[in-house]
Order: sequence, then structure tokens, then C-alpha cells
Amino acid sequence: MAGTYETNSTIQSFEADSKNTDDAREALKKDGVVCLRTALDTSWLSVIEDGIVDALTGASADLEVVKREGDEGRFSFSSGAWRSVKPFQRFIFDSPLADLVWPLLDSSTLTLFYDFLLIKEPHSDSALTPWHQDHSYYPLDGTKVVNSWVALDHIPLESALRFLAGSHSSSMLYRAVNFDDPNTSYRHARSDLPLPPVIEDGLILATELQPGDMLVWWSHTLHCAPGNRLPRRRAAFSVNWVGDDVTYNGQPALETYIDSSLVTGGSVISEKFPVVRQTNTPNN
Ligand SMILES: O=C(O)CCC(=O)C(=O)O
Repeated sequence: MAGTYETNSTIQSFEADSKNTDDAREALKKDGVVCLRTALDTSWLSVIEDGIVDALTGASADLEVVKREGDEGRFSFSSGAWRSVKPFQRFIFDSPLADLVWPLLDSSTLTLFYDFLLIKEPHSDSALTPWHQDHSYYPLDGTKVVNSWVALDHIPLESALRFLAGSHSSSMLYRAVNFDDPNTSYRHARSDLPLPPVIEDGLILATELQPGDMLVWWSHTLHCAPGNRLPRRRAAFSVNWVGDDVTYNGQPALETYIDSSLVTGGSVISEKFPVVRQTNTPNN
């Protein structure tokens, strides 16, 4: 089944409403991924679109635009742009996003790790994403790391993300793979870790998304996505968050995930990775 993108079950989905928080948290705990429907309204999506214009015209320092041989469309992605792309910053700090995500983490704090923009233009057929865990790329220990991934376009099943249900639960960590060519080594891959398994059985979860729907998954959940074979854009803006059991481990990683002011074994909170939500602790 690996590489064919077959799916055999649906991601549990809930309207993004506080009365569904407990059910959504349980689904995330069990499956490793959950979908919040209509999480962000069109006014917030247009803020992100303003950010996309800025990011693609020079405001994002970490932007890659790739056109694979034989593809009509390009595959663009930008990381950690929130400081220089003001609409992204507004979305992250002022939208309902943080209040939707925080209760799912069971954490006394919610810390911003980085933002990620991903645009697969029409017919970027080979812009696929191999099976991987986000955590393999991070210099972090701990489990409360989530990706909150907001669909900006209608994403039908054929171009939707796939998740291996429950693959986060053992916290098993696989080696980072190279997205451009899974047969070559990733720059910061840890050779002490096993390669991701070939997914031959198990529940492969996916769901069709409308603009504003949001997937939330743990950084240990195995997932992948096909290229965009459709004649329309497939874009998403995601924000990655860290909770209170996470520490910095200083492993080599991309600049976006590193902060040289952090101490190995210590907290991830810093000026680069600010806390955005925190439970009130009584004064001593
Ligand atoms: O949408 C995609 O193609 C991949 C997204 C993904 O794997 C990620 O953001 O970790």
C-alpha cells in the first residue's frame, strides 16, 4: 500500500466549538490526528492570503520555490516567517487559533515554535511528501508538540494528507527523510534512528477539507501526502506549537528550529519561541 496513498478510514472531525473540545482531545490522543471544521473564518483566511503575498515577494527569509521536472506547477514553502510577515504574526497572535489548539495539548503552557506555509500550485504532480514524523526534524525531546494545519483551499481526498492512526502513541522516533528524494539522506538525519517503516497495514486516515478546516496532529504521528494532480491550488498555513513536557536537546537541525540561547535539557521558551498561553499560577 505504501506510495499508493490508499486510505481506509476517516479522520475524526468536530465543529470547532468549545463544547467539542473534550471529544477532539480524546480523538487526538487516540488517533494522533483530529480535524476541527470551520476553525478559521474567511476574514482570517484573507489575513493569511495577505501574508502569502508578502512572503512570496521577499518578506520571508526562508522561502523555497521548487519546480520539479515534468511538473507544470511549482511547490513553494516558507518556514518561520512570522516576525517579518506581519499578517502571519497577526493571524498567530490575534486569531482564535491558539485558543483552539491549547486545550488539545493538556499543557500549562502553549509556546509558538514556528509557522509553515505550503503551496502546491495546479499540477505540481510530483510535489509529494513521503511518510515521516515532524519530530524527526526537531531538536526537541518530549511529546507535546503539535502541528495545527489550516487548509486554505478545498482539498479533496485525492490530494489530502494521510495519517497512520495511533502511530504517535509509542513515541517511537524514525529517521528524518529527504523530502526531495526519499532515497537520499536528509542533511541532519540521525543515523542512530531507524528509517520510517513501509506502511503496509493499519488504519490510514484522511479526510476532505474545506478552506478554514484545521487538522491538528502530534509531531510523532506518521503522515504523508500525494502531489497535486488537480488543476487548482492546494495550499495550507500551519503553526507548530510546543507544550510543557518539551525540552531542547541541541541536535543539529534547520535554523528555523534552533535557538542558540537555549540550553540542552532546558525549556524551549525564548524570545524566538515565545509563550502565547499560560495558566495563571498563584503568586508565592
Ligand atoms: O501537505 C503536505 O504535502 C505535507 C504537509 C506535512 O507533511 C507537514 O506539514 O508536516
